Amino acid sequence: MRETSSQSRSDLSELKHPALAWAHSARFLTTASQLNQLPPGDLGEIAFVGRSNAGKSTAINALAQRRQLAFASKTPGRTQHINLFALGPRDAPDAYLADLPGYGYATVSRTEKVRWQKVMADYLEVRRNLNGVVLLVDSRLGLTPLDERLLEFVSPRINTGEVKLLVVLTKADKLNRREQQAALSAVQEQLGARVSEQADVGMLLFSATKHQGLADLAETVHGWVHPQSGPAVTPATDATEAADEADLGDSAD
Ligand SMILES: Nc1nc2c(ncn2[C@@H]2O[C@H](COP(=O)(O)OP(=O)(O)O)[C@@H](O)[C@H]2O)c(=O)[nH]1
Ligand SMILES: [Mg+2]
Repeated sequence: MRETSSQSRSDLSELKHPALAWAHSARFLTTASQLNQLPPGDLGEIAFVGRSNAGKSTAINALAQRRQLAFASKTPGRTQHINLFALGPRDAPDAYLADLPGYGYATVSRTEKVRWQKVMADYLEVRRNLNGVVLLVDSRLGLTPLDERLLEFVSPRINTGEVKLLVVLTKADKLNRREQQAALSAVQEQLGARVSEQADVGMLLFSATKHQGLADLAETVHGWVHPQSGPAVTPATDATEAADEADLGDSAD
């Protein structure tokens, strides 16, 4: 298991970062309430999962350097849909990003919980073109039993190395350095107990407000879907400028 090192915000503005430029190409494609509504094919797919309020929408918006790419739901915890985004050149997308339903919202009924579980289990077990899972975890909470449950759905595929896992410890700006290290160690220990040697598992500290871990997140997911390519081709848009413009703190879901 790796801890992906963090780059500072100044690195983002100094470099024209190819993986961030690629992430900036993300655009909404479709919404699905059932697996059979998702596009078929073998374009690599990256799934974003996490508890409600973990910072998933904020992280997706930060990654894409867009204010409102991931929708803010008016009824938190009730969005049981999978939102799919396309990445890469407009006329030839080279990957999908899937925003999966958040979980753990307190007032959700038992029926809805059961439905959520079925959607998630089906997706994580069956979606053939899934390359990797980004699990967003509030750095102050760490992995909760619900996150562990979620991981159980996809563990068999993670343990063979077929699906990669990155645990993103969000809201790191709310912790001091010592607390950040403690959060990393705790998650590392929890994950270490459940992953095999073949598994490709990483974790990183992330802050949307400080752009901490942003370039590393982009690099990691870019690498998952472009395993043998060199550096990404920089699209026409300037990702670093967009990153500075984006207001990353105002999403809610
Ligand atoms: N300080 C801080 N707040 C964050 C960060 N990421 C998300 N938040 C806040 O946490 C709350 C939940 O974020 P949201 O992205 O809607 O979570 P989601 O339910 O997982 O999609 C919002 O009030 C965000 O502004 C972060 O990196 N730092
Ligand atoms: Mg959200």
